Amino acid sequence: MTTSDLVLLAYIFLIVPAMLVGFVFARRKMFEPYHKYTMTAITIVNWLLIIFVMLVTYRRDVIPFSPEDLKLPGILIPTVHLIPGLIAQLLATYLVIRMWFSNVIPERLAVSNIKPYMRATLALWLVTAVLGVVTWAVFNRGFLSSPSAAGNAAPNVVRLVAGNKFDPPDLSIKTGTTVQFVNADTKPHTVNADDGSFASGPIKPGATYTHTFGQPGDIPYYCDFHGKVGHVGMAAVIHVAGSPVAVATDSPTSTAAATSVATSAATENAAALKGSVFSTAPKKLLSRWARQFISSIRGQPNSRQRRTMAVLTAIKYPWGQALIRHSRRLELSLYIAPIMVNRAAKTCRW
Ligand SMILES: [Cu+2]
Repeated sequence: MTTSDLVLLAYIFLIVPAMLVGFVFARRKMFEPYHKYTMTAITIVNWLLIIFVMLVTYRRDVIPFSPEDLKLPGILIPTVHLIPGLIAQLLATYLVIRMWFSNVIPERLAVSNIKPYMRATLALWLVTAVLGVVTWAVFNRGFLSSPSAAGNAAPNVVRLVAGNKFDPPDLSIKTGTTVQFVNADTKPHTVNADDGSFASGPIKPGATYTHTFGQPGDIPYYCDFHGKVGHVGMAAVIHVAGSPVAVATDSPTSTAAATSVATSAATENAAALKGSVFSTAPKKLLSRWARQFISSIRGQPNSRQRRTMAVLTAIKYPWGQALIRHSRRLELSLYIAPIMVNRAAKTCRW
């Protein structure tokens, strides 16, 4: 039972039913305290799960590959889940704040008829819940992964599968054997030896990386995105038996797809630079905004921030540079704001 399994069960058996109960309370005009407390609890629990579970996974598994690999199910589905989810959650947060601070909110910020907003929140929450189940299935059950790669169980083949696992986790071969690592998942993975003797770079779904093992011994390896040296997370081992065999200089053969990912994603900066410095054709404004937004939560300055930095450096304006650097930390505070509001509400006994 992984964390994501627990989150799924919590939504199916607790949170979504609570949303429906909250809706019934509202229909029966049982606002104070039933509807108010139900909705507040759901909204807070949602924020906690979003910040500490979903955002963590999204940052690790999706953001490094978007928007370049947006067509992969493992990148697309969670992004599609995020959009209604974030809108619903912001709406819900507004409604909750309104319920607790109805006397304090200035007239112009309070919408007169609140019913459509309440209904929209519930509808978006339910849509998000369904997309959440799909996201869980894609991430943990190999849903929407390419069937050809998924059904392959040939000898000397290690499959990179959903749930961030190597299958089999433990493979025994003879020296001189070439092992094929096939990505049968919906998102990119890597194959890196613990001792650094080989590193595949990102392997896209459906792509293959091969490595020939010349020296006997146990070769532990891991995925650079989901594991670590020392059999942590997404990691496995290959047992190589026999006498040493001369192997051609380690020039890992990979499919065209894998090579192109390796070059495009090898340096994270490349993606950010591509959008600004090296762009020749004018790109659609929306996609540029998306890129800038993504690079800003990635923790790298976007092109606008980089240009400003260059100007500030040129005119020797150090505190201006510091301001730009901290502006990305300010963006982070957007995630923390709802927690602070809740704490304030509790302290002041509203
Ligand atoms: Cu991985």
